[in-house]
Amino acid sequence: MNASQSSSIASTATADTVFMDRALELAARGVALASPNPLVGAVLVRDGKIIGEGFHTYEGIRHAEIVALEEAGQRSAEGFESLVGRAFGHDVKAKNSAGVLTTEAANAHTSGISEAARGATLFVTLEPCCHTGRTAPCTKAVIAAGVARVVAAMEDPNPTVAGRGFKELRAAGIEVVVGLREAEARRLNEPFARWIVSRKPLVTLKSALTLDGQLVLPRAKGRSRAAVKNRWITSPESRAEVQHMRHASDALLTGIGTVLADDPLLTDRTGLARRRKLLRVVMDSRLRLPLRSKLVRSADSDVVVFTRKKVDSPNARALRRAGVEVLRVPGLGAKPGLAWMIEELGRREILSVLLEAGATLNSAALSARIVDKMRMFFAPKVAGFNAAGFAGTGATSASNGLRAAQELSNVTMVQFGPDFAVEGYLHDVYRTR
Ligand code: AOF
Ligand code: ZN
Repeated sequence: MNASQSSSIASTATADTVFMDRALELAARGVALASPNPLVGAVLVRDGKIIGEGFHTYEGIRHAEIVALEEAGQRSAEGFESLVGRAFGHDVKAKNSAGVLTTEAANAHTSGISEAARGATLFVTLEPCCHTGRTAPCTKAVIAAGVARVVAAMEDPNPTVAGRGFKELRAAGIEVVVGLREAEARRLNEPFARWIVSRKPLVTLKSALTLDGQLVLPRAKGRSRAAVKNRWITSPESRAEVQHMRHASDALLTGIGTVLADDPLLTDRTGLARRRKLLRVVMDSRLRLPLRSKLVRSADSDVVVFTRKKVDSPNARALRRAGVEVLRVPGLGAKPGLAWMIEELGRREILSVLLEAGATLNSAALSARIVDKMRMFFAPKVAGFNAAGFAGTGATSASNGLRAAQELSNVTMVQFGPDFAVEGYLHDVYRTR
């Protein structure tokens, strides 16, 4: 290989990365809009230029590739119309005197749509599907459009696709490259990957702590700015990030202890659009959720309480009248049926759960092994006392199944203002068995 060959390969690789990054950016626009489908972005490129782009939203139904192909068709049709307009010296849409599109123009239109992507490269963050769901297979459309090359970031974890899409494209003579920006694409679709294989949501435990592992600070007295600022453990930057985590989640989960102590609202306050309301879930064995809590007062078909109490108890009836759904966790024993609850959320097409709780539920969730991922925000503050630690005290070890410390993998750390967010995995989300 000579120097110019190797540099042209290198520049193709760089260009590919730039287009895939754009596709990833587009895919992320589907956050809170695509679930229970995956986040997918697509970019069509011909002669080094983007001729069409798209991303998937559930309401939009069309898959990202189709949106990009259609955009390419439209752009070229517009190009055709302006050409016609220039040739005739006015801005005609090639209509006859009755205002009907002439046959020639209509034909040029259609061929413009189908020809626009001929020989193009499709950059897509997920393997194009090859099945008929709410839409026809993307593979068929990509082949019919004459796309010459497909660069995909990752295989579709959906067992009905899982590599078959790539096979179909290759069988049609399309060059297929898989794995560019794979880590980024996989990260984007962790909830989908977990749910489409197991029908269970991805559970992320989030916590905001002092350096000495406390969830609360000594109460600052007064209304001075310092006292108000001191109410929060973590910085505004961390709290904004938590809002984004909520925005990207289908459900929030907390325990009754947190509701009684903090009276939280547990909403997505990013102001960004979402297709479904963020489901607010409370684990409340004895059904102590107060009717006057902010959670109940703001309930609007988006609050569910899981309890051990009978659903026809007076408390349950009062909560239901207030618009709260009350579900009884089946089974015996004092332990909350966390595993059952997670399965129930999965049945409701909840792909991701953000666990924001106190010591009791943190411990219970860890010992029930429902936590897939952790994100701990550490603020550079020291409480200096041991009143409200991250996890429960007392009956640890054998009685709750926590015989050994659980080790996180793929640990990373990001700074938000003065705080450090440590993130890691307890389960391999992409494990298929
Ligand atoms: C793609 N591009 O943009 C998306 C894909 O019910 P449907 O027809 O919407 O199909 C949903 C499945 O299709 C979903 O589980 C996943 O496997 C794939 N999603 N595929 O080629 C897209 N959103
Ligand atoms: Zn598709």
